[in-house]
Amino acid sequence: LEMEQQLRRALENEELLLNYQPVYAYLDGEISLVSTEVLVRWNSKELGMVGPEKFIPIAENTGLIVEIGNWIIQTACQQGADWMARGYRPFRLAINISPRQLRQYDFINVLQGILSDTGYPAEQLCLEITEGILIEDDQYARFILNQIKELGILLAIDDFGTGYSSLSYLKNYPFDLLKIDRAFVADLDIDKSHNQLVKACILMAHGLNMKVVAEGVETADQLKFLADHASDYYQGYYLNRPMPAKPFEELLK
Ligand code: G
Ligand code: G
Ligand code: MN
Ligand code: NA
Repeated sequence: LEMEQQLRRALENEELLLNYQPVYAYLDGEISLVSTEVLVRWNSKELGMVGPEKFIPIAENTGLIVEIGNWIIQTACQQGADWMARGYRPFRLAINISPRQLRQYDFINVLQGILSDTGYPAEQLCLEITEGILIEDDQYARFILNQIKELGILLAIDDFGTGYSSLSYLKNYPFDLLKIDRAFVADLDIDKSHNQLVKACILMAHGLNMKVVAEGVETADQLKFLADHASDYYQGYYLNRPMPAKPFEELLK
């Protein structure tokens, strides 16, 4: 309860900040930046650094996620527009969206408002959705996801493989990208069955016209295995950790 009260004031106290983690393509031994995942951090005056795995669930349960989530989208798009204006080569922003945010009655208007307000191009924005929303309300999920697509925004299914969704029903939704959960990447070569799972996942995602992002790439061997099996994009500590805007900008130079 105390954390909830602190969280209510986090926005006005400017205690929330965004980190950025690069996502790369890897071709012929060369990496190139294609996107960056936006990850929120809470630097609380009273509680110190609080991780999103602690406060996002509270934000979701209290509904605060709507206000916080909108702030995250606005701030990230503003930052992205700023980087573009300063001439950095364009790359996508990938923003995590909670199920509760998708159920805002005016979510589409909010997105449109932010895009026109910041001038950030819809085609350079990707929303990462976890499987939860798909289980909860099929009809609504399909409706809202299609509306997001109509704005020109890309959609990724996040943490794929951890929930209940199967590749066969993904074809009913307009996802552009599939993010293989880092648990599978971490276990490559440790649990051999995961090698097969990851391979099958990549093949089927491609069969459904989705690009694949491998998350949680921590070693050269993992990167090699994934590249040998035609993963499209890579993200993880082996490449870069999430970082604040300033160091991320250094990397862009
Ligand atoms: O960045 P980190 O590994 O600490 O994130 C932990 C969890 O919090 C992940 O599941 C991640 O998707 C989630 N998360 C991080 N940033 C955001 C955000 O901006 N919005 C939402 N809804 N979830 C986030
Ligand atoms: O659930 P989601 O995929 O959005 O979570 C992203 C989270 O994964 C971020 O909090 C980020 O800090 C974390 N992360 C990113 N790369 C790695 C990695 O290589 N290893 C581990 N263990 N976590 C990672
Ligand atoms: Mn994510
Ligand atoms: Na994920």
